[in-house]
Amino acid sequence: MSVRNLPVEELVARALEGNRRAVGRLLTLVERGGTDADEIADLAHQQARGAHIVGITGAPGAGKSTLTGQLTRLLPEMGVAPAVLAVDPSSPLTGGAILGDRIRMDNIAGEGTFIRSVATRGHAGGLALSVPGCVRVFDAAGFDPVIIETVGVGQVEVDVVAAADTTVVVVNPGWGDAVQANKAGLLEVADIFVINKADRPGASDTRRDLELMLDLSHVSGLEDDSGYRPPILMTTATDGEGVAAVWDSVLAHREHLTSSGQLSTRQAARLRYEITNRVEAQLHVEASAAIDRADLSEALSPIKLAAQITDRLLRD
Ligand SMILES: Nc1nc2c(ncn2[C@@H]2O[C@H](COP(=O)(O)OP(=O)(O)OP(=O)(O)O)[C@@H](O)[C@H]2O)c(=O)[nH]1
Ligand SMILES: [Mg+2]
Repeated sequence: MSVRNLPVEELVARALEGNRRAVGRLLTLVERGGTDADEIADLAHQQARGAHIVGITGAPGAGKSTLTGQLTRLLPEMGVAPAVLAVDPSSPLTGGAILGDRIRMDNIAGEGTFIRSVATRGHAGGLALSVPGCVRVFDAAGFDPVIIETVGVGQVEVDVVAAADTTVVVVNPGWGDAVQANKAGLLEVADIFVINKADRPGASDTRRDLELMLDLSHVSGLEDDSGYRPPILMTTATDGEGVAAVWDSVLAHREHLTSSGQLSTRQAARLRYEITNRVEAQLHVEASAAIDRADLSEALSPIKLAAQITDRLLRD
């Protein structure tokens, strides 16, 4: 039977029972946004099971999807059922080139996993709202871990993975790749580094660069108070080499979060991020409507007029 016309409560009920079509439909509605999306996110929140959220990020073409695809093969063999949310970098600048070389993860995913791409379509706000909503749906439906893949360019993309419980940063061998990652703000969000394409020359140079930068961050006091130092792993994702060790490191990081009490700190930060994005999105809508209603030809300066509109908006 089609799930298309089912009310959201019924869809959520079915998703909780493991109905994949219901999960797919819920994700579509969440991605679309609006009141259905909010209601779904809210219902899913009430059924939260606390899946571990893993963010995977890195430069375009670093091998994030290949690595993620390997994880979705490996994990079901261990009795783990992952879901993947691949955030599509549809920037008109880079989209074409990236998509041209893009691995279709659906082709390599193992059974029992759920893989979904979400398009950003240039709506930064939409991404910041839809990703947490989709993660909630996966979590309520019993998938654990929930893996989010985003390309590590753009503040929203980086913020989205930084809000994960464990953030994996993928870099490649070659001179300066670690430096690029540093520039993109990826070093400070990394809980685990993966040097993928270790079959290519320069992997040990990249490792040395990363170690050096981690040493420096220690000197400057950026290192985690609890003394956690992100491990640096090597993988050749195309043949699965080193991928099991990545998962071991995720588990070790989770253990660290739990024993140090940082898991709840991260969860609180993630909620704050979600709430902030929701409030901002709501205010943005209200503000646009208020500006549309205002008489912009009033003989006030733009500064005074803006202040007046804001005052009225906050009073109502
Ligand atoms: N030699 C080599 N090539 C790899 C490895 N991992 C991935 N690739 C290749 O690198 C290219 C990009 O891989 P993807 O997994 O699509 O990279 P991505 O980071 O997901 O790319 P975007 O999502 O587009 O940013 C593909 O042609 C892969 O086959 C590796 O370990 N070694
Ligand atoms: Mg990819």
